[in-house]
Amino acid sequence: MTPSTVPNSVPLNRTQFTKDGYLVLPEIVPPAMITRLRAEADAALTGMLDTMAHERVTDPRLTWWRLPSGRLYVLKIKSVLDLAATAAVLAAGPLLHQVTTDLLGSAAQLIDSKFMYKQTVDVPAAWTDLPVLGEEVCKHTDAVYYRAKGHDQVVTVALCLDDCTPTTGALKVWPGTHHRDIEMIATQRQGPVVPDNAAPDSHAVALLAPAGSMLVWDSALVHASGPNESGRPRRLLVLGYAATAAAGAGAP
Ligand SMILES: O=C(O)CCC(=O)C(=O)O
Repeated sequence: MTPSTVPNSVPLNRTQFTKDGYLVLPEIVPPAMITRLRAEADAALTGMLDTMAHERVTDPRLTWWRLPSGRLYVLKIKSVLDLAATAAVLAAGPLLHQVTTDLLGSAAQLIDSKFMYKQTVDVPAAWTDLPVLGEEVCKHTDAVYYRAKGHDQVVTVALCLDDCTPTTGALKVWPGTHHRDIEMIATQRQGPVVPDNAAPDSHAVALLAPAGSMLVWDSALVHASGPNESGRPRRLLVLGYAATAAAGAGAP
């Protein structure tokens, strides 16, 4: 049953998370809050695009490009909690603290926030020279990125603001890959990607979930997403939580 308020805690299958590297928590966040979060995500994007059109400078928080069709495509805004009050409250609240602390095994610290959009936009942008890329988010892990920032263990939580279906570019994961050393190949435009032989397409699991659900994964898990063919945004609020060092760790 869909909740009317955000619960303070949810049961977690830690054995499955340890084995597979991910969990899907269906319909945890009530529709009224999802409506507010969608409005915040849209306002953040519209405000940023308006300012950019006026100043003719791309905001470094925005990742966008042109599709081969010539249309402008927005992947994400990172960081977002100063732009989205409801998201900030949820990110710092008891539910996310319980989920991430239980899965990390030590007190969790919020280190990352972004809105993923996977949507086209129609704004004047002749002032900027954008690369032309496809919609796909290539196979990757985020562990190397977080390790470089000093975080060895990170759990990512993605709250679905829209239904994640096969045609909206649902997240795909490769179960168990967080246990392996995964080869990453540098690319010019899309960061380091995981080659197909390390994560074959036939091993992928699509995380299909209605709006209000949470997808939780170990940042070392290989993941990706395909094109959003729905003609509508496929918005996620994505939050990264790192394990805090055990008391006394790192002391001289
Ligand atoms: O939003 C997506 O489809 C991909 C998200 C992702 O790869 C990430 O947050 O690392």
